[in-house]
Amino acid sequence: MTRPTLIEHIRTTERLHPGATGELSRILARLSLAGRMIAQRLLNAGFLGEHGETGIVNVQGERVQKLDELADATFVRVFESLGSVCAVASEERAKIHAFDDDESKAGKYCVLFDPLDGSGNIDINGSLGSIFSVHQRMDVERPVSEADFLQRGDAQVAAGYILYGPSTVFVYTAGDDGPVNGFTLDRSIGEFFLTHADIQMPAGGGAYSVNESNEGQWDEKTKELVASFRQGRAPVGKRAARYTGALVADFHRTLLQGGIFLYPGLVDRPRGKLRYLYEAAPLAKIAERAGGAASDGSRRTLELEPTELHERCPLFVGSRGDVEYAVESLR
Ligand code: P6P
Repeated sequence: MTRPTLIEHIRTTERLHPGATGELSRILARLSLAGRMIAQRLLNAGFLGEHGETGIVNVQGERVQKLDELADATFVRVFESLGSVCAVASEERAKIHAFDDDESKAGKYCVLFDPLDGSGNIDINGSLGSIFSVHQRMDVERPVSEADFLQRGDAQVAAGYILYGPSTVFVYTAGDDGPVNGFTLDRSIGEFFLTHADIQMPAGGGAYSVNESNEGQWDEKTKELVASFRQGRAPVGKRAARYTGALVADFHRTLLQGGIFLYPGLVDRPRGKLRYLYEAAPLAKIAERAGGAASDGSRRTLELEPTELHERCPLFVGSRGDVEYAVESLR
């Protein structure tokens, strides 16, 4: 039996929504195109001298890798000519990037992305990811502005990621109540095929995933929470510790096997490291749609109200019971 391709699946889902115009479907198709293009660049980067740094420091204060720039340019390029997307926001760009053709100016969608997450793994051939979030702009009658991007996670019309690992996997959810589906890339023909239908995050079990070298920067309750995982005193008991340094890879493992990923606030950085709009919010949407949960340690991640494009938030995401245990422990 031939599995449905991503495009066939998107079209089938679209037909379930009578009012659908097909615009969101085409945005998802373009996101998968960007994923295929980036996956190919990653495959050959070593031969093409595309590893290493550009010498630029981005708005996050991070050293930009050549592939960060290439991935960012790829995502911008696939939306330039679409028409339904009025502007994009990227981890690599201080400000939003609005498209200036007349059709795009009237476009009703805004797309946010972390074009290449975990780029510290590039030179060591580790897993990497791209994370995306799609919102409808607030008011199509006035020019798009940053305010159109500053929306709660639960307003996302689509969210997902592309994991560049031994295989390339495209995972997304759309609408308020859409399922989470995963598609694996057949490189030989450049098609994504459905391989993970209606993903449900297992309850309990799985690993706990945190950078324990930050322990000296946590508050006492966070230290005790992580110690309870490490020492097997948490409700689910003894479990493996797994941490790749790439959010998408650590999240994907948590999504499929259960457990919890946490990036808590730090004493000198109470909002932690991860960005709300294009890292925590899209993954929180995926987690909840798969039966899991996501919190900043006290509030539901999808209900946070962003005030800045690159604002950060602590993230506790995974099996619902684990996240609830973490929130209760931090109270
Ligand atoms: P640390 C990568 O830079 C990233 O943004 C995420 O992909 C990852 O989860 C996190 O930072 C790793 O941060 O401080 O543990 O190296």
